[in-house]
Amino acid sequence: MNVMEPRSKRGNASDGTIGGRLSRFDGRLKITGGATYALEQPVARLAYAVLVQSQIAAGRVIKVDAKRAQAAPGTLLVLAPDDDLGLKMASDWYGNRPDNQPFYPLSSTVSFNGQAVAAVIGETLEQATEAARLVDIVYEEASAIIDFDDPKAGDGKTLDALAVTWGDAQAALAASPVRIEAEYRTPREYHVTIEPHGLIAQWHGDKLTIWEPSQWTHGMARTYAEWYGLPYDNVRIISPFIGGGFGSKATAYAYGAIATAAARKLGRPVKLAVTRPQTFTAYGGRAETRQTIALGANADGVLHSIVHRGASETATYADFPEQTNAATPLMYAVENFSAKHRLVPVNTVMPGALRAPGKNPSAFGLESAMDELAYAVSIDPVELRLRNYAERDPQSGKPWSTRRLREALCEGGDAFGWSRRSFAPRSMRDGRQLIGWGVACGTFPVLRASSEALIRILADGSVDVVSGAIDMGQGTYTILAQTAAEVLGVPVESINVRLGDSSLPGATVAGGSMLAGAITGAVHKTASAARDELIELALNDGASPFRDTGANTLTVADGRISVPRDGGLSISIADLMTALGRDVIETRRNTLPEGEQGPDGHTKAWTTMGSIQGPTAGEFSMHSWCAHFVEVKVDEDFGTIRVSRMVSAFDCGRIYNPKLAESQWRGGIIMGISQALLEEGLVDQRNGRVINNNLGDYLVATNADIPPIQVISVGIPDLNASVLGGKGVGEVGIVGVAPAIANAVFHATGKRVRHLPITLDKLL
Ligand code: MCN
Ligand code: MOS
Repeated sequence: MNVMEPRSKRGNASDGTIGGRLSRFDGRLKITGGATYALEQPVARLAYAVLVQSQIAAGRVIKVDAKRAQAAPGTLLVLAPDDDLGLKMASDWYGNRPDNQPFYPLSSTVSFNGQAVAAVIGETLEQATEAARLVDIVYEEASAIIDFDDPKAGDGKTLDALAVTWGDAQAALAASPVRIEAEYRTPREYHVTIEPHGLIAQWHGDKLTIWEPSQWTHGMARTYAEWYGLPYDNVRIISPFIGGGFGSKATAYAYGAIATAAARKLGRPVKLAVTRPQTFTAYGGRAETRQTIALGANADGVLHSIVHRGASETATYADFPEQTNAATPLMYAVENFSAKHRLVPVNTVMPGALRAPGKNPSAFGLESAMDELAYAVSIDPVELRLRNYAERDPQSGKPWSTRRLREALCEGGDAFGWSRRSFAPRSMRDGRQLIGWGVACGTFPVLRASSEALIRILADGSVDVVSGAIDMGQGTYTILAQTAAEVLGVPVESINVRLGDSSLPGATVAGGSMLAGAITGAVHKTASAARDELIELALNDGASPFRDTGANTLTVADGRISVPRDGGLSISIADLMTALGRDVIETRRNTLPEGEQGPDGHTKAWTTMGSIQGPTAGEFSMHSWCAHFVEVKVDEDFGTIRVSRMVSAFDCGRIYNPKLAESQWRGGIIMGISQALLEEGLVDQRNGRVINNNLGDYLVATNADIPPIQVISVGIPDLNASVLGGKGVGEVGIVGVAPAIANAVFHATGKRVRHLPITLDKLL
């Protein structure tokens, strides 16, 4: 597969190295219909699976009457709860696996409304859909906890591992001359990727091929292999193009087990397309959170204490913490600190990771609270943040590898015109529009992982770059071509990148904003080895034209290999390959540490999260940083809120492709605007059903909601963070946007909204 655009569409070749502003190679294919998505894969003899989801929030399925469904035209198979599909539980993300436990993807125990309880497989989608409607299910209902404000939900449980403490926060708070305390809340939120979920599953004997959009082909292949007790290599996940994931496509879900099991039972390929409404419960979105933050400070705004207590909802059957204190211990210098997070089980699907999990709601609380403190002590909110600037990581005590948050605040503020802000709420207006200016900061950790790559230099001088890593729109194809082009000294036009297939070399998850750093590192290492091999052959092979030049070193640039002196021999790589009589020079390398080069090391690194290094694993504390500046206009009569202007400054280290990184930042910011003003999963209090489970009712920002957004990079290369000096880009953009908007709304109106989304009713 060649995902490259014609030369004419890509600007000049000098852009083709790291740091160049190339457009995404897959962009044209995606918008012209040239990209084949998983569910569009043409596969002969497809049968169609349709999920039946529970209509109660808690209880048991006591009877499934499939007679009517079975008699309907085209029905091939009905799967009911507790049918033994022969599956075993798979490992968790870290590779821990329960011993020999059966796995029932359809369970008679109902833990949430919308849980898959049956499935119908038919000759056509229409027939399966109709037959699914005819499955009669009898439930025994139990009392359910619909949301985490229900008194029955209780306080849940404290997660000790997430507690952070130093100094004596309660005493220091009590002794502080200025104290503020408030509760902040965020609702359930959903990924709503434009490409919904699903898969096509096909068996050949005990080999399983799956076309499924995936943020992590290797990790998901492992799960499927473990469910079926197959060797890892028997499962192949193919996912070259993905229409957005935002955290929701990194795991195999129950519907994947259902489709693959049905395909095995029927002996023919099965397609299962999760419908848009079903996506709201086929996997979890961002959990609802609440948090109380108390800040103790001097009259001059210097912090003495932070006391933070937060909670997030989780499922009754599994835990996923949306950690409200994920950002709190990192942002400001403070001598006394205490944070705890609780999990409250309710009858929901297990929540999941959604762009910047934890950091996002955490920053909403802390950065709103800092604005409240700024007003309590009458100090400009930017100035307050600078007064409390953390010169090293207050939690680990380690020095920052790089932290250009001061520069982000200063340069972002300058670009925005912050110095022209008048401090008092309701002091700026444009006719009937109240104007508010707000600021907030964000952060996301640098996670490091190993990956692997394969490079082929071909006879015509073109180069294949091959990895099982994925591109869901972030730009992986493009930055890998740039990395290989730079190292190999070939024009980016002659590079073909192939991704998105678990049978290709191993890669970490496109999650935690770590893929770009990991996989550019692997491609850089592999390309360097390929280049060395090419030069070695050119110098030493008997058939090489360079043998007679007496050169002991050669350079490679613009697709040519040359003796580095004026008038020295210079030939194209293609001509050298012909002279050498070689069809291909192939190199495969990984970035695993020495001690982990064996098969176990590979399995752990590519198929689990067990080898991932956190931000303080080494001597430094490593994170991306940002500062957002927002202008809102609030209509004084109607209370409507528009974001009219934004400037955001980022420290993400070195940027591999500024055009793509800027697009990532803007994408995150747009999701943040959406979160601040629109997004809110609404649950029917009678039965736990997600009411607004479609794109008509679950509101997300559209073009008309989005103002001009200026983004600025203030980063410098951070070589502790990654081989090329970049830090993560994909998630940090959303962090801090919602509080910046809430702070701007306070400045405009004098009204502090502490519960997202900031809808006009909350301004009354
Ligand atoms: N980049 C760069 N310079 C850097 C780091 C990154 O230019 N120093 C650019 C590159 O174009 C790279 C991209 O930013 O491809 C993202 O890199 P990185 O921050 O490493 O993130 P990942 O590749 O691991 O991608 C995952 C990340 C996450 S976790 C979510 S959630 C998210 C995101 O990316 N989901 C996305 N961005 C998304 N973008 C799109 N279009 N769709 C999604 O679902
Ligand atoms: Mo991103 S939520 O880590 O896939």
